[in-house]
Amino acid sequence: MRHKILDLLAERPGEFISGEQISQELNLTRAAVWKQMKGLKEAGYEIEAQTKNGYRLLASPLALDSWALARELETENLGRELYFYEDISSTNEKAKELARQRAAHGAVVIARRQSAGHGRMQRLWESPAGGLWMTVVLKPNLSLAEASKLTLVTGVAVVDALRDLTGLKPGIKWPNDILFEGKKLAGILAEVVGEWTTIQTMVIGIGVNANIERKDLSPELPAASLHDLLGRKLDLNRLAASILKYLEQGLKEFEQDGFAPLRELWLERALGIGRECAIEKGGRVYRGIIRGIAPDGELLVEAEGKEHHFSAGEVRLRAVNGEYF
Ligand code: BT5
Repeated sequence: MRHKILDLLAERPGEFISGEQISQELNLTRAAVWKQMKGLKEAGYEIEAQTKNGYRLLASPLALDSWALARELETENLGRELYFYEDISSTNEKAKELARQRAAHGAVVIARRQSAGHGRMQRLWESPAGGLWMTVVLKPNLSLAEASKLTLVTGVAVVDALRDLTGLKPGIKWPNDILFEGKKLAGILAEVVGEWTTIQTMVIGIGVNANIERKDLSPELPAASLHDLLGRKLDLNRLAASILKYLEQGLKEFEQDGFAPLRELWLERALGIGRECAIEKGGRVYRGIIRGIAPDGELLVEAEGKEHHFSAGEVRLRAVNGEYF
């Protein structure tokens, strides 16, 4: 019902629609209409009410909202099937469960809060209310080896959406961290549903420290929040829609033309190229200069005159001076 009322209000933007008309069209009592309006205002919708003219919609909420998000979408598939939760353990876990059952290509799971959000190797991902915590189910038309590069493709999409909406220019620390001035603003976690040998489905989790304050995260994390950087709240629905738009574009390009053009886009947004780094792999630490990524997405590091390749699953990357890039 809420969505029907919003559809009516949005049909003629800026114009009033009478309570009488709403109650007739939706077969509601006037009291029920009033109650719905109250609920919408509580959810963050700005609705002007005038006794003579009725109601008009002035603004949608900045907080996540399924109707507002659906209106912002510019995609063909991504986000068209939407699973929305107040609280959830992890959107990635939910997306994997839904992908095994019924979720279609492009389905999105989104939550206001996660109690057990995770990063790679089951590391905890702190996810208080106000952040953007979402996971996209993808059934891409890609080979197994190509699908593993979707983390990189997603990194490009997140950076581009953040640049569009905030004017900030964050970069990507290989493979999956989105940083601004050495602090992590967002992380990406791609996981395969089922066995690697039979992969047809992946879930891509995206976490952005958007409308949370830095002090809502543990002090020891090298993390940043958009709210503190911008001094204002962002429209989370627009942010989600923009990431999904860029991700859909990137995926289409990848399916049609292969990884090479996306590798270029990734390199343009990458941090730390040409800089000295330390790489931990299986208890050993390698030092060298970051040279970029190989055509297969592996990190290229030059050490002692030789080029070494590292794959994302196996290593930790640090700048040598202890910084995070
Ligand atoms: C990542 O892992 O960066 C991937 C994070 C993916 C989170 C999304 S949210 C939606 C979806 N549902 C999930 O359950 N996950 C995805 P990794 O590179 O392993 O980094 C994890 C490390 O980042 C932790 O060990 C902390 O040091 C740090 N960290 C934790 N929470 C953070 C936050 N909110 N902001 C910045 N850093 C954080």
